[in-house]
Amino acid sequence: MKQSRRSFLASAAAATGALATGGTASAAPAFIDLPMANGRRPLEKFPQKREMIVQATRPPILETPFSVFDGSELTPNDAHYVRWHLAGIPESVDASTFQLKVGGLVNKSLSLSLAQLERDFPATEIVAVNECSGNSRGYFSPRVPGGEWSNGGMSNARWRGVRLKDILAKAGIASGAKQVSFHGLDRGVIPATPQFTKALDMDVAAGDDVIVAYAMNGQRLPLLNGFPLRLVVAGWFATYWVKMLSNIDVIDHVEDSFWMKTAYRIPDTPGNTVTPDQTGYPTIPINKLRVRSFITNVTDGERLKPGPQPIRGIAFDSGTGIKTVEFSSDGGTTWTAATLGRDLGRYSFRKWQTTWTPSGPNKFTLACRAASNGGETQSTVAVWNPSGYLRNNIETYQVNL
Ligand SMILES: Nc1nc2c(c(=O)[nH]1)N[C@H]1C(S)=C(S)[C@@H](COP(=O)(O)O)O[C@H]1N2
Ligand SMILES: [Mo]
Repeated sequence: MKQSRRSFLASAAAATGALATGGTASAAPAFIDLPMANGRRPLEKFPQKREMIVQATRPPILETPFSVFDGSELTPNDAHYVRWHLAGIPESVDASTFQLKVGGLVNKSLSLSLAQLERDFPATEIVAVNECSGNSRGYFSPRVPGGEWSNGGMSNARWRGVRLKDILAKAGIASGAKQVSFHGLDRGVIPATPQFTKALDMDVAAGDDVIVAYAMNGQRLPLLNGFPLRLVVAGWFATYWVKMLSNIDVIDHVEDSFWMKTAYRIPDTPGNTVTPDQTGYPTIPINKLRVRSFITNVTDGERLKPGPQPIRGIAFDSGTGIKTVEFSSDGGTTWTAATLGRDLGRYSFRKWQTTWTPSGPNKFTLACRAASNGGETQSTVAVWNPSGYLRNNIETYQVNL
């Protein structure tokens, strides 16, 4: 494992010229202890990334340290989390020869260079949260298999690119189109491994907020976040945000790849939740983000200094925008409204803040909850499903004075 990671690092670093050295073999290992069983994780640098929480190395799964979210609403590119499914990730992509292919049920197949995408189509920008379906999975109870994320399987960025619908219009959609299917340059290590192929229904694909992005926070995408192109499906879980996007195909059926038919499905039950012993329920592909909020400047178990406490955090939803965030210092018995920060758009992290002066006991349970403009709220009851998706219950933080 170690060896494989190093060779990926070394060659990726050399190919992109991004870093002189990747994770240095000789550096003393740094660790973080996430508040879950088996929560010890190494902290390491990968190409174009600062020190990240390493969940896996081949393929790389890197979590954003939560303290990053107390900074700008826009997660810096070098701190943006990373998740890949297949180990065959190109170690470099030549931007001058790269072509995006558009085919299938279209009137005219296209092969577009990066230069053509930037020159021949109107550019659009959107700030949007990229959240893994399994973000916070490590807190599922009973636990479920899969990447044991803490809450750092999410990031927010300003994405710039071309609307998918403009690209599809140029190709011309032929009759009988049912979905648009996407895959990138990554492959399994053995040829039989199915490609990471995802699909969207035509009406979703034609939305204004589905973008083929070539820039992230004003820069090229880091290789690990999908250089040179990735799909951005604002408001939808990241599983649809196909990285190193190389092929767009209009298809006449519902995509039956492993990643649509078997993985990334949620119970089609009220609240998309089931009990651990429940079987035989229908499932649907995972779709939109659920409203969430977090405190970013206080950690669970922290000892606070006496006096007025500034409390800060973030909230987001699937794109109706955050209506309110409330704060509680008594475990959710009483709530006070927090002040919302600047609005970077309805798909963005929204900062919030309040000041709280502790009085009485010296142990408190802090909590926050958000409501969206769409009427969605957070509950004290956590969802449960066997894949560990959609976690969005009210977060609590035990603190002492
Ligand atoms: N080509 C490709 N795109 C992909 C994936 C992948 O394995 N291959 N994983 C998806 C999933 S499940 C997630 S959570 C996001 C992660 O995006 P990030 O690595 O930029 O944070 O990429 C998505 N796009
Ligand atoms: Mo994911």
